[in-house]
Amino acid sequence: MPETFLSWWQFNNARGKQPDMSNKCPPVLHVPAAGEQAQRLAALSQTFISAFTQQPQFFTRAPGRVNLIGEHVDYCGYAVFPMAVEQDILVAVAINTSGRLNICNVDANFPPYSCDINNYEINKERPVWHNYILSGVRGIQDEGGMQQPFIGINMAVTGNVPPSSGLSSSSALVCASALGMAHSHGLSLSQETLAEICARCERHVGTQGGGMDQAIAFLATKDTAKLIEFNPLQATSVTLPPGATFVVANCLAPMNKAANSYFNCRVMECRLATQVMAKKAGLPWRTFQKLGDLQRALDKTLLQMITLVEDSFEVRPYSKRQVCELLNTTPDELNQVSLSENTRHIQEFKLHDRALHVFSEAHRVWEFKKVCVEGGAYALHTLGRLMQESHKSTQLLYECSHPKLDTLVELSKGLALGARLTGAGWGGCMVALVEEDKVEQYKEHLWKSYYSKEAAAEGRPRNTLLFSSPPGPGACVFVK
Ligand code: ADP
Ligand code: NG1
Ligand code: MG
Repeated sequence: MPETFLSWWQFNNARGKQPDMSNKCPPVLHVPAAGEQAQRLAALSQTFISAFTQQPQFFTRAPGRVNLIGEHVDYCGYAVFPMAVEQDILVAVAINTSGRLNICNVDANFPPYSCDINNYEINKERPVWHNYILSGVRGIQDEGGMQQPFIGINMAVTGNVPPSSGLSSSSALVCASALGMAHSHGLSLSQETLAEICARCERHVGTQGGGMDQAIAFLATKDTAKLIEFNPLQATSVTLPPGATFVVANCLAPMNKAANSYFNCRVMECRLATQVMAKKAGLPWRTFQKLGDLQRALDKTLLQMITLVEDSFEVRPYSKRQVCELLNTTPDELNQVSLSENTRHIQEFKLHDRALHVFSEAHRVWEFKKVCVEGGAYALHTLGRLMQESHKSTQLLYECSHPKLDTLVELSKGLALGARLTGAGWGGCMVALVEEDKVEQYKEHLWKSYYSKEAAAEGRPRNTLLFSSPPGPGACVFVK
């Protein structure tokens, strides 16, 4: 029987994967003596000392990531395939005796903030940067097994993950802050526990994300990408075929996910598709949230789920009233059971297209991993094709691309083996698979054909907009 027809469970187990679960805590390393990281930490220390008139006691670091394939499937319970990039968020930390959480940033665009560490609100309505820090701190307060009252903390931040660009600057900030809170209170939490706490607590900013970004931030290891599975969280190192370089290109249209309901709308469309299909199958629909859980309950393969989507839905959008009719419920109950606060106003849901994207993308992730493991003469070309298909699916079925991203993907054809948007989309970055000996030529081509025409690129160093990063390590603590 071909692998693709095995059930979800058989399929996973048949791969004989050996997840590298360590239950290790994030490493505590010495502050590097020289290099760019050392300079950034020195500048961060200066900002900290000026703001708080004390020395930082330690630093935390959490990386951004590039997702190679598996977009908008983590919150449906499906595996993803990211690697950590070199760019990161660094946080300088020291406890204080004032009982306050004081926050500042090296970058003056992010204003300082202060609150009572034992009594603060996270206002989802306002997409402010300090919400990510408050969320990380709140995660440890709620789930780290600590007792009130909490000791006051001073934190200073610096980051070079391009914000709002799909490389997960938000989760790097949440994870570095949570690690700072945990370490300052002497808590030894494993990388897995921290990843799970941070996946939950980042939702305080208002986005209903999966757990990919926080998982790779803590579980990344140098030189390998990771296949990340959820429930239970497992990260498996996967060596990429030789000769492959992943190039990241920023389309220069930022997209702040907490500032609107685009992201949550997709999460809710997937939830509604799950619930409608569960109802049709005679299952208690109110208890189903994720397409992956429905697949498990129905014991079907991903390809069978694709057929089920075709049988269950028309391609057209469904009005809220029609969804209520299918579920035999009222708009009030739908608001309570299925929708987040910032999606209750939405009147139309594309159930067919969103579910079709998720099942086909989840399938591509396993195909991608299989090609990496098995190799072969056409491995790189197959990976490129899967990335190309993934982009089409996010563009046409999930409608989360951006014309500028599509332009970059189009310009990549010929020199790259495949290219796709990475992260949530609606702007931000794309990732392209390029043969090693073509990387410089490819970058030059994008520089001339895209960036030279973009006003927003003027004066910005090329390597901040267009770069290849070897897979980097996960979060750590630095001490002097
Ligand atoms: P991303 O795709 O980068 O994760 P998000 O929209 O999820 O994008 O999060 C971006 C937000 O994260 C920014 O609007 C800002 O509030 C916060 N952020 C990112 N980098 C920094 C930084 N260096 N300093 C302060 N806040 C940051
Ligand atoms: P970005 O674009 O980095 O904020 C978001 C989600 C991920 C995942 C991707 C799409 C959060 C914190 N991150 O990433 O969980 O769903 O989009 O694959 O919500
Ligand atoms: Mg984010």
